[in-house]
Amino acid sequence: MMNKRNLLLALTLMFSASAAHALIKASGWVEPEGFVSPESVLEAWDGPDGRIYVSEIGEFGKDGDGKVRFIDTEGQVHPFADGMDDPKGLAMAGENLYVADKQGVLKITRDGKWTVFAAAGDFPAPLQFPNDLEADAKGNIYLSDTGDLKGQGGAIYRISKTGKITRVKADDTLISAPNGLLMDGNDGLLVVDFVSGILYRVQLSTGKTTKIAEGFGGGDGIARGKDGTLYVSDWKGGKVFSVSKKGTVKLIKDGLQSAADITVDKSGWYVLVPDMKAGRVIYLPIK
Ligand SMILES: [Ca+2]
Ligand SMILES: [Ca+2]
Repeated sequence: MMNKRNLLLALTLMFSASAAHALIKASGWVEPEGFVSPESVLEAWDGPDGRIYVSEIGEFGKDGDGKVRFIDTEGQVHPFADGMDDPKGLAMAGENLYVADKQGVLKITRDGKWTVFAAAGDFPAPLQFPNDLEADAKGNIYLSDTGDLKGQGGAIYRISKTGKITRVKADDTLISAPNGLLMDGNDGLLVVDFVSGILYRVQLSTGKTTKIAEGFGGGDGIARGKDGTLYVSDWKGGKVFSVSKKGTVKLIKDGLQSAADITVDKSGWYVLVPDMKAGRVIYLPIK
């Protein structure tokens, strides 16, 4: 049976945007809103539930009001885990969901209970702005610290399955404010810089840093479609871009208030975009 999310896509592809909008309304689909500073979205855990998890910062700098909720396939929003500070990037590693927060990297089990996995005080340098998370095939977790958001103090860390924290080698003269992270093969990490808006590839074994594409403003999230196309969001400009395998950059969405950390859903049909300042999650059809 077609759920409302896929009905939304089918209608958008069949009709003009405005006609589709009227039909979407008639079908009962409501694009989820009412989030308080949503930062990251992820379709965590395999399985038929189709849940989209959303981290919400709440008030910036206020502790205890951050949370993770999920959207079901009907567009309804449900509580999941709360009591965090300013939760941002989400990643799955093994059986658990991880979230970057002020206290460090938190591990959330499927029942919504969380514990501190890598404490902020255990990092080689004090964490300033723990931002995105990514996991590799071995279960290591990568955390970007965007520093002072102006180009000072940024770093990328690797946290092993056993919790050992090391700094990832990269060319710091190029990457000054790392934000979005995405694995690229076993030895590559894509990084988008929040200050320069440049997308880099870091070779993990050597630290060799190569420019892939540029023009992403306040670069935030990176995601990959099923055909290998990359998607990059620009938080400051409220935009989402695609990057072809040949490196051609195309604007695919603008007019958002602040496009934060994106994902491609498991159907491969949508880029899901948390519009942080608008408090909404946008379903952007890409198929
Ligand atoms: Ca908060
Ligand atoms: Ca981010």
